[in-house]
Amino acid sequence: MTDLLAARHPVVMGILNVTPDSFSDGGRYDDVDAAVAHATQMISDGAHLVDIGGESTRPGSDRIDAETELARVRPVIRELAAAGVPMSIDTTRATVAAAALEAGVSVVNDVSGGMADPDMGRVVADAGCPWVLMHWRGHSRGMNELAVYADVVKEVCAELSERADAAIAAGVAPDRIVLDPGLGFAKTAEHNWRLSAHLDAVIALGYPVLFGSSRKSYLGRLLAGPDGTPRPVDDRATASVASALLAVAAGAWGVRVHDVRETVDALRVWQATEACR
Ligand code: PMM
Repeated sequence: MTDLLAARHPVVMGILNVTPDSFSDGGRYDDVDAAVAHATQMISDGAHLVDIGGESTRPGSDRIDAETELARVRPVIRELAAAGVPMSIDTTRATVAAAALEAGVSVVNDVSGGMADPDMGRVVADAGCPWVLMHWRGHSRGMNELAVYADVVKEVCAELSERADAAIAAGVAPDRIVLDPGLGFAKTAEHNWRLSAHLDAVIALGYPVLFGSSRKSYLGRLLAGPDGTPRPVDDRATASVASALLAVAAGAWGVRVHDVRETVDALRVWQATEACR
């Protein structure tokens, strides 16, 4: 990941939720063999790393305890580490992050941007690993009520900047920090679109930016049928790829995606075009 942070190419993070209830792939990879096979497939499809999560962050979901979270992810991490697969751990808990780092992940992806657990900064600083700080205002159960902004772009940038400063104050090197606007987390569809349109403001904060719109519900709503029914999660790949491509073209460092092969194809078209500028 040291190389990935300096990468000139867009970084593709493949999503692996080892949960029974995540909104898109929940229940599909809660068996170790299925999870390992899917991660391996994502790497051969061109993902640079696999993001492993053991706790669903879907709006309204209840928390699970740290032991359950770790019991879901650790066997998968161990097997993938043995196979040399680069991984991040998607967790807000310092104990889970520490155990995952010990088991072989090399990046911490914290959707709370360090806010959920005061010990996370120390764990990341001690490990010297990259830390993805996502914009967040509260746990999933109550986050929809927190989607109140006068100017979403300005406020998300200011809050992300505070999170980066707090990480540095905790001893994390500035060049280990990645920021993420956190689409869908305490955000309405309108907020997600505004952040997508003004991603340059997040990028201007001076850190690599990760963008995660893959299969999210605002895309399903955009593609709703005539009766207003949102497009099902499994049929949002094209919209997700378009969104990822726009983010990369705007200067995002990386994208967090379910549909790795399709995204990598689109990014290769973009790269081939860019190479001729
Ligand atoms: N979204 C989800 C989970 N983890 N991490 C980052 N850095 N950025 C995101 O946008 C993000 C995340 C929720 O989506 P999922 O259920 O498909 O994992």
